[in-house]
Amino acid sequence: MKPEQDEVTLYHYWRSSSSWRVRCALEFKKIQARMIAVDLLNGENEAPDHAKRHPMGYVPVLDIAGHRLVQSVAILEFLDEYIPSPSLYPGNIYDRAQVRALVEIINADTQPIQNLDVMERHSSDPEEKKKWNHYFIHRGLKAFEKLCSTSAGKFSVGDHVCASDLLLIPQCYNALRFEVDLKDFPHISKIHSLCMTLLEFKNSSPERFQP
Ligand SMILES: N[C@@H](CCC(=O)N[C@@H](CS)C(=O)NCC(=O)O)C(=O)O
Repeated sequence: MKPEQDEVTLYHYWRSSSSWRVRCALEFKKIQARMIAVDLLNGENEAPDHAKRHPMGYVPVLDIAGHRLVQSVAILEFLDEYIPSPSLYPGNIYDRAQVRALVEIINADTQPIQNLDVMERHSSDPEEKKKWNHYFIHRGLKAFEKLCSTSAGKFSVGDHVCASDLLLIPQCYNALRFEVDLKDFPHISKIHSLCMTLLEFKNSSPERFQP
């Protein structure tokens, strides 16, 4: 059963790729949520209110039906079980393993290296930060491209949108910000172009939430 609108609140930041993953899943599951912006650039995420919501002071945080959920991939899996159709994970167990492997290339091995706190510890020089992001995003997408070449149809695993696409597209947005050329990755380029024609990706995109 779908929750009432006032039971769902997403704490997010417009440019946060992890937030976009969840905004997009809410679109696919047709769940309307109250959106509350947490400004990462002015440190709102470190304020006591938000520290109570998330043990690491990160976004996204989803409040749903009286429960508080953190970690975007755990939230995606929850939403997929909560509202099974359309499914974001394929029925076949090998395909599901492939979706999860692609998810982890972004979730574990690429996105965390771009976090603001990581960046600050690496360097305060904007040019150096840009080089760092470019290098690690390129490296992550190269691995995604290689792995998804064994499973891609119209999307990264077969012909239906799945969780790995919800991780990929926000990462592509960051790639473009840091001048990584998606043409280096033919499967990713095709998937990116197709996803960006879909309402669920458009309605949840950063531009829609930019203050
Ligand atoms: N693994 C977490 C990552 C969350 C995360 O890294 N969020 C970033 C924005 S994309 C954040 O809140 N960063 C704050 C900071 O770097 O201080 C998830 O998937 O939810």
